[in-house]
Amino acid sequence: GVEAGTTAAWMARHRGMYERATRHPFTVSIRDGTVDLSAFRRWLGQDYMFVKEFVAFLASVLLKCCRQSDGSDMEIILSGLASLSDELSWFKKEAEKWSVNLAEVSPLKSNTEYCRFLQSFSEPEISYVVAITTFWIIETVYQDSFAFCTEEGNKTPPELLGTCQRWGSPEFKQYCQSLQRIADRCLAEASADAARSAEEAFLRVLELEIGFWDMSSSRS
Ligand code: HMH
Repeated sequence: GVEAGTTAAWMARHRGMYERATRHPFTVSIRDGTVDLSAFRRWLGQDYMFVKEFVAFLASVLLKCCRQSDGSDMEIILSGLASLSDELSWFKKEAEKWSVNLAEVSPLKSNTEYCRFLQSFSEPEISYVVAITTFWIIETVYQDSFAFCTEEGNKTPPELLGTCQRWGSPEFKQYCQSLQRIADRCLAEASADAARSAEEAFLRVLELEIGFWDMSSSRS
């Protein structure tokens, strides 16, 4: 149908938080062309570490999907997991371009905190609906943040456009919308308790994403 789902209602209800995550000074500075390149390099190294943890997270989402009644969402989750292989190669190539030595990167506090959150999903007690909703919002924050850097009027430095297009492309947006439809379908069938847990996870992701951008852009 065309009715707005639960996730759209959350985005409206928590619009302030959502905008702090998706219009953060760091990504806005990319769009403005004023980005500090040492901050970009810091983000690159930290996000590489994050994505490696994200692989394990996605594996746990996939497992919950398969263990669930019909496992009908398996293909979209599996395609997301498979595309992370290419993403890790992209990070390595990009790190070389920016002379970031990935072997020497150690996780900063906000990254460690975020990775610990991701790791908690390996617990079987965490339900599929909470996991799929978390997966959707994690991807959506990047999609929305980087699409803004490629939209009309951007002054994004040409050497950063590839990064922005990785998450800002129409294809990635469609992928996020597929995840959103899955999350909304699961939420429509979920208990009030499960839906409340999913909303808490949604807010926690926004908080962690803001912390991740703060960490990337801070000069310390
Ligand atoms: C911190 N959030 C963070 N890194 C990412 N690569 C994504 C979301 C999207 O996959």
